[in-house]
Amino acid sequence: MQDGILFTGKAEPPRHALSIWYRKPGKITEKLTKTSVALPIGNGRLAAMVGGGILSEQLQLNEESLWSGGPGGWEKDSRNDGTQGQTYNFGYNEKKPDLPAIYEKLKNGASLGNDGTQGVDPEELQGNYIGFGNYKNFGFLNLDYRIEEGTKVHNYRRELDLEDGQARVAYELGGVSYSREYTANYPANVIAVRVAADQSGQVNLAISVTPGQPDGKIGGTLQEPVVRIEGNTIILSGGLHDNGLLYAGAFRVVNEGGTLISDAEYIMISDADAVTIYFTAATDYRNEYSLPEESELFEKLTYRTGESLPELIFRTTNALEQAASKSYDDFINEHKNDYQTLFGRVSLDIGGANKFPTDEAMKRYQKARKADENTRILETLLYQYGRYLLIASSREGTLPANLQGKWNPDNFPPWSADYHTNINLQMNYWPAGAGNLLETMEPLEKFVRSLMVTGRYTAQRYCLPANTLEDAWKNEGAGWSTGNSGNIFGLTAPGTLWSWAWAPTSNAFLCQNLYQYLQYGGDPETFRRDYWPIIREAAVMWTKALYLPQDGLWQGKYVVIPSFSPEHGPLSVANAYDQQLVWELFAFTLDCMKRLGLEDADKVLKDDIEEKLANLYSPVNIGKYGIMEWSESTTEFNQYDREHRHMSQMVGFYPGTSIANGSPEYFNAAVRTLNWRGDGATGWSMGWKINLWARALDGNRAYKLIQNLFKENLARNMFGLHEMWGSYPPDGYAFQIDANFGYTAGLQEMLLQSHLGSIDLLPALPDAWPEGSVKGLRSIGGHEIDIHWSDGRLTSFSLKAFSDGAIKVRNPALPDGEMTIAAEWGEVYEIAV
Ligand code: FUC
Repeated sequence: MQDGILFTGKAEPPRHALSIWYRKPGKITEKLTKTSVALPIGNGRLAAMVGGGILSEQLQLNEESLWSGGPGGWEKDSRNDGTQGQTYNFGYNEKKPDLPAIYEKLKNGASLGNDGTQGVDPEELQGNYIGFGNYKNFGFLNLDYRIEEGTKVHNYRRELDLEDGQARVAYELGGVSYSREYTANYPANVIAVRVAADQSGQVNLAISVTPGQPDGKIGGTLQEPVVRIEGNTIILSGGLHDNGLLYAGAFRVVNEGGTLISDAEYIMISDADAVTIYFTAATDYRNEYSLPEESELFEKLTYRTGESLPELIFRTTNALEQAASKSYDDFINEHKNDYQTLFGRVSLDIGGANKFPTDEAMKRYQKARKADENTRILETLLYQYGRYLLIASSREGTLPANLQGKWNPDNFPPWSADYHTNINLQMNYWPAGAGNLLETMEPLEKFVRSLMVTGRYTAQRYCLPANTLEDAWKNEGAGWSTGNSGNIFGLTAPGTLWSWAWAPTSNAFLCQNLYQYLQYGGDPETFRRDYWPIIREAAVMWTKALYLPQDGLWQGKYVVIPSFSPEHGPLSVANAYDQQLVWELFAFTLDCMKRLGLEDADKVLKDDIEEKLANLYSPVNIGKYGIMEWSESTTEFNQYDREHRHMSQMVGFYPGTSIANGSPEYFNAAVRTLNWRGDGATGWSMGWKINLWARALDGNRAYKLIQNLFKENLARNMFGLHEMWGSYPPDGYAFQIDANFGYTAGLQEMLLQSHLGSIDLLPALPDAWPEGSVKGLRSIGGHEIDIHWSDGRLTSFSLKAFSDGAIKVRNPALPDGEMTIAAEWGEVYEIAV
């Protein structure tokens, strides 16, 4: 018995092996934790979690821009009522750093054991969180199936089919087979739920909607959200209590056969053959890209479309009208064509069979002593899940995937479900290039572009020596930067505590993602128009912000000050993370100039960058423990937290190349660092370490990290987890999606690498995957690659060239370990070994 239902029988596994599935419904919970079994669907903008209950079920719904905070808002967490009265000012405090004075304090290095600010006033490096906001729960669609308690249900199965990008439920009850299908359609911007039976007149349910917000405000007046039912339509509308952000959701119920009756609370379907419920939602949020005229700072940035609530409601009902006017089959085909075009590009086969429901399969995995059919199918599933989740949370015209993608039931989610930029947002997009999903990067590019408006002011205020750029924030091209956590309202100031918030090289790190769009074969014209100006302006910022000390430990070398290794160690100068990111930024900016033919046109900047690169304090220094995290040996030897989750000194090993440049000395030091730091840490950190061990060409060690991830940091629905040190009930773990994306990128990195100028096939294949193939991965250069292997050895590969000229391919099974293909653009080269 579960939830008043007696479950009998044993449903067959789903038709498509690439499915996460269960023989039981899953609960919709207020928090996403280790025990979560609800299944996520999404179209980038809308998201839903599917539980699939029998007597009743809820779909928990999200709309990506339902955020408190921003202009007019004050909320950050549930406890800060005290700040009411003060509203959002983009996070800026009174104090700001005086960089030359800070250098004076830091120039002789940190004293042993000192992990503080070395006498620098921390207030100078911090902002405020008034009106930072939170990503909110939109609400629930409730389906009551009008079934009696104690009913027997036979052969129940609930699945998320990654091949079709749909969730489903199937079961038998009283001799009738029921099926439900849940689809998030991107072109239509609509989610559909269809309930059907294999016999006519057997579908009975009551449909209702519950708002996700307990209270609200419209036009300054307190007003709770309203649910209105008219005929076959339900409208949920309101304004957020905090910032008045307007929202509307519309649900349209279409029954086939039977009757539809509605009252104030429910739409009742009786004796239908099938029923489909279409849902869409919108808010009056708009991300702003440029300053309004005569703007004094940013006070005129509203982040609103200017629509009224009736206009918003009209927008949603109009989208539904269009979706519901098609046949259901057409609606599904539209979804599948769109989704499968992206998802279907890459296939992975390392063997395995999907025999066990995923919760049971995960338990078996955790106990498994060696690789088997079950471990392999779960590893494959988790790989493709990452690609699925990226497609489902990041599409053209949407916001980028946040810390939870777009899935969030909690009105005060961990870290607001925001955009952290000292690693997390970047990691979300690591799989996009090699995973052949460059289209999913557009939201990141647009989001980062929108940060430049306030980011210019942030750069001037926090990163540039005094008066370098008077009113730089007004001038496009002057240089932008950002702190470590951002909302959807242009906040780029550092957060409230320097010891996690200070991260000025976040801009360089974000640009590394953007550069990948070009590297992996994205459209050069799109890159030139949209991506390049962002990268260029971050490079401009660092040409101006690097400090050239006249004395002290770093005399005569360009350094980042104050420098901070993310969330670890003391405030300092020229840490590995900062120096490496600046090095990477300068190196790829020069490469972009070359490829875009801008070396002459942009000569002044090019020369400036070259001079600074030549005199940059070394981004890579080797010490007793491998790559040094801090540039002073006193700090290094005092190793703060040996197993700290941030592997910051390795950012140039993966995803960067300042360490991973082919030098054996650097390589060996990197391996030493990895060993020293251990195989533990939280979900996203394990994701990073899989990539790092892949770059260290150690497939078995990367595999060990995969095992650790499975054992410790995955929920039962395979969502990645962040350990919350006991503070997130009920089990102290919270969903954080970067672990999923880090894993997917890591698996790609194990099978294909191309950062050293050649295409390296199977550089880190673990013993656990002796037989297999992967098809459709992209390499740097944009080539599409299929790889087959057997007995742990490459047997054949094919390459579809994306350029003319020589392409070097490496693998020990090739004669002399390598070959060169004289490629012609568009040709496919098939090589048997
Ligand atoms: C960074 C990390 C934390 C967490 C947070 C969202 O601050 O150090 O582990 O992932 O982002």
